[in-house]
Amino acid sequence: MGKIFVDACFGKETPYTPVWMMRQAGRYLPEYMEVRAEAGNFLNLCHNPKLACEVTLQPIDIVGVDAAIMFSDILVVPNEMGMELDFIKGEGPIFANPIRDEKALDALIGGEEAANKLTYVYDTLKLIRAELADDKALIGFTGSPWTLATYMIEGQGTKTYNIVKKEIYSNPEFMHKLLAKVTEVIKFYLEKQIEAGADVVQIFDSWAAALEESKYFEFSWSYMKEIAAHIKAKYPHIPIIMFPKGIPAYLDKIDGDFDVFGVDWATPMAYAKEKLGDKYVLQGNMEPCRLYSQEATKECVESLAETMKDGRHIFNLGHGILPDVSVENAKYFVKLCQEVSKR
Ligand code: 1CP
Repeated sequence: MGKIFVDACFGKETPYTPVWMMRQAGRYLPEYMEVRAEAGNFLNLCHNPKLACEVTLQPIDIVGVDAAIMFSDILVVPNEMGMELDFIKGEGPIFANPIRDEKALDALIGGEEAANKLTYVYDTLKLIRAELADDKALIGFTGSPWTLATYMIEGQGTKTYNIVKKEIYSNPEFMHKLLAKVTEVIKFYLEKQIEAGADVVQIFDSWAAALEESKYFEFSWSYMKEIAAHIKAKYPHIPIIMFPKGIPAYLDKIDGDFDVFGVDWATPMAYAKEKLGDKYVLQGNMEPCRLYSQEATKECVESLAETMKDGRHIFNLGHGILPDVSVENAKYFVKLCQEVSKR
């Protein structure tokens, strides 16, 4: 399934370099807004496999990417561990009762029991795999334990990370206990996604840049590596993509048993290639705002194709697509990537 994309993830030769766009659904597609309105709200959409399947397939049909990323959100995991979650318009996700002490941590549902509550995700994946063309890959995903734990402790998005960092420096045992609990759930969660039809899995570490180097490797990367090693041991044929956002200065220390490293837009691709290109396939990394201009898009795609002309690359944006990007420009990006890499 999705052979070109999967082969590219393993660094095998492919007829062209595949392309997908990080976070494809969302407000840039009018068709998505229609389905979201039908669902009532964002979480209802995640909970409804039929509609979640529909919005997953929209960008495949409309913009022609080589892989579909299942429609869901990273925060369904803490939600099913027992935390009440709301997505507030204009404000983003909110957990009503953030985890602030051992008692709340111990009350969280853990392990396979929590993973078993995410049946709507597995049902969505099964529906997508049945409808998705054979030559397109299906990407499952999770947030990293650290990124999920920031939301679980802070209760919402944060600019300073002061509440979660207070735990890192003053109560590291508490932090490790929470991270270990989330890690166990994620291992089962990814296994079940693979069993339900995911061809590739990606771990998003969106808040990697919040941590200084030694703390990053202790509180985030070590858990991501543990998850990757667990999945690799059971499913060696499934490529794993790691995407820690915003840590170019730490690339020398990146290691582990995974296949693809997602390069964010602020890290020059030539620099990432020098540091990691021998060990991992690189994914990325156009600055998403370039999609506002076809000229700016072309300049970047040509430059990426030149830098990565030896292959071992997957075209992608260097972070999520923005809601006010024109569909026409998104299509232009995908077509151009596929063209330049066939030259
Ligand atoms: O309809 C809407 O307005 C909701 C917007 C939206 C969408 C489309 C949210 C709320 N989540 C999603 C889907 C989503 N989220 C996907 C599915 C792929 C797709 O877009 O089709 C994925 C992979 C995610 C992952 C995600 N959610 C991340 C990691 C990736 C990244 O962008 O760094 C994070 C940090 C989230 C949390 C989240 N969910 C939604 C919002 C607005 C946020 C970010 C809030 C914040 O900045 O704190």
